Amino acid sequence: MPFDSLCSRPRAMFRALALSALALALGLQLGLGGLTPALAATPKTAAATLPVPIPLGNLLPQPQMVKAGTGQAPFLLNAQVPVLAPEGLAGPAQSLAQTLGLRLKLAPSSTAGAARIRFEQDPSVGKVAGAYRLQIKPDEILIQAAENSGAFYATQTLLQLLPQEAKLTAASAGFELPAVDINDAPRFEWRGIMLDVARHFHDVRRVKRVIDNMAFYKLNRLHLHLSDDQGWRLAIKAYPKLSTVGGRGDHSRPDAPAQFFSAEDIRSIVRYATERYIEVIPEIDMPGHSGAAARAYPEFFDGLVTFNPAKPETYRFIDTLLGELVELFPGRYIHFGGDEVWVEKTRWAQMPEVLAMAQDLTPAGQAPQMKFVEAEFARRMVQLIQKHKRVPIGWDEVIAAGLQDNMIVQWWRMDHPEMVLAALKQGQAVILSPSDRMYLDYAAGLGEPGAPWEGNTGGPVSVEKIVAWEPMPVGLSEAQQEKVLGIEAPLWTENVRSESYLEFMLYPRMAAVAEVAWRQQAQSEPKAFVKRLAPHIARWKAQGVNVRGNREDAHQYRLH
Ligand code: TNX
Repeated sequence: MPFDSLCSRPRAMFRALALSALALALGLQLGLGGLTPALAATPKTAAATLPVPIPLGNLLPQPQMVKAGTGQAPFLLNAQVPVLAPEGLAGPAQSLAQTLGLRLKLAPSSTAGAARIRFEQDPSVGKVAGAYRLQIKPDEILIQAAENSGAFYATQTLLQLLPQEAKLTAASAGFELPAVDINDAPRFEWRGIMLDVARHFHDVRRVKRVIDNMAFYKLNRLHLHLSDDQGWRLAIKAYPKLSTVGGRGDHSRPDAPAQFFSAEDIRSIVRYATERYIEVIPEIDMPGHSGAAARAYPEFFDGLVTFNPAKPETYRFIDTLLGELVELFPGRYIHFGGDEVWVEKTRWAQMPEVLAMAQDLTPAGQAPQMKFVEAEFARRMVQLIQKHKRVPIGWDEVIAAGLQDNMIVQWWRMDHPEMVLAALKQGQAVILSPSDRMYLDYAAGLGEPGAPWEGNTGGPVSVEKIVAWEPMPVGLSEAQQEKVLGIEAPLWTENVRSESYLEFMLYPRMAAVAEVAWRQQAQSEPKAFVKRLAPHIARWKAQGVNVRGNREDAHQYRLH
């Protein structure tokens, strides 16, 4: 039973109202990191509904360099301020103008005039994708970046400094923004969140809310776990039963009506994510964890939940499926799973054709071993995905099974740290998702609800534990370090059914994940980080999000 079926009625709205005032006060007091409240954006006239801007000292992820313009007058942002941008940065400029309700002037012939927000394309701003410079001066907000994603991140920093929903109207007095010079760039190119929509389905609206939050914290990879034993969540034209039959049921209700994304849903998610510089990575988990597909098309399976790896039709089925997948997901990557095949729990050893395959693949003189079959299946997935011109990603078990191929390895088994080195030695790039630091299905605090899984031995995955992590494994050469693409935090949803519980598990830990992915090599002091989080939590609460503020918030999951 998911934990969220145990909770008392959501009280998010009530709490949001009661706490937003208090939270703002707290945010201003606790979260300043040494700066004075004057350095937060302040409304010209105090509104009745309290805004929750983030003070300069509390920006998350923390920018590389923040130089407050002490003594300089603030910038007054009101509805008269235009957004000026070159064509090359039209995307982020337009979305900022839209969010704030400002006029956009593309490719203006002159940049002179009254106060303005100005975008400038500048190849010298950082060598890394996502780098930007944001200067707030008395008469201008200047955003410089070499490319769109950097300009976009500058706008997200700016939005953090503003009250939420700071849509300006001609009538509103506007907001004062503190003078500052921010130079910033990410450490890792892969800053990811994984959402499991298979165990419990989470619809387009929920996924878009997650994307909004990812963008706000400069995360840029959304990995969707689209299939598992409990459900198949994607309509496939060539194999309609995958969604109509495989989409039925979920982890709590095996008889639930089919729930899945249509092609239009996926297009809408991908478009939404792309506008926010987030790449969506689809995962079809194979050959294990495939019970839902097995219910729909048993002819390609072992009678249980694992593909029949010895049948040529199996590969034709997957090839066709991949053909549709690449139509739906224009991104560079396809994740084929490969985790927890547990060959001894499959029927492979009882299937003569699989036994023969194992015999063929096992070095002469040894008894046939199924791990060679597992590796061969993974190798064929890599080949098929490459044929479809995508980069394959698999969980680290595929390396353990002996795969030697060109792919990205996602490491999760914290008790097998040697897998990272093994992958790098074979020349593969890696994404780090060790379960004791990155698994958001685990409890956030002692005694709180969370997945009781095997790997969860090191205590709760708290905000403190996440930010105390230096992800780069020790002892790597510089070339190997280059192949560590970044980090990704999975939210598995066996226990996560409702949106309020989804929010409770994601927030504020998502901000801690972003901090580790963005900050330069170092650990963050956990207590200081928790202080810096305070206004962010206040902001989430003011938005009615069921963020975990502290231990007390877990009480809603107690049985009454
Ligand atoms: C292991 S991590 C799994 C998932 C579970 C998760 C629960 C991974 C690749 N496989 O199927 O949901 O543990 O923590």
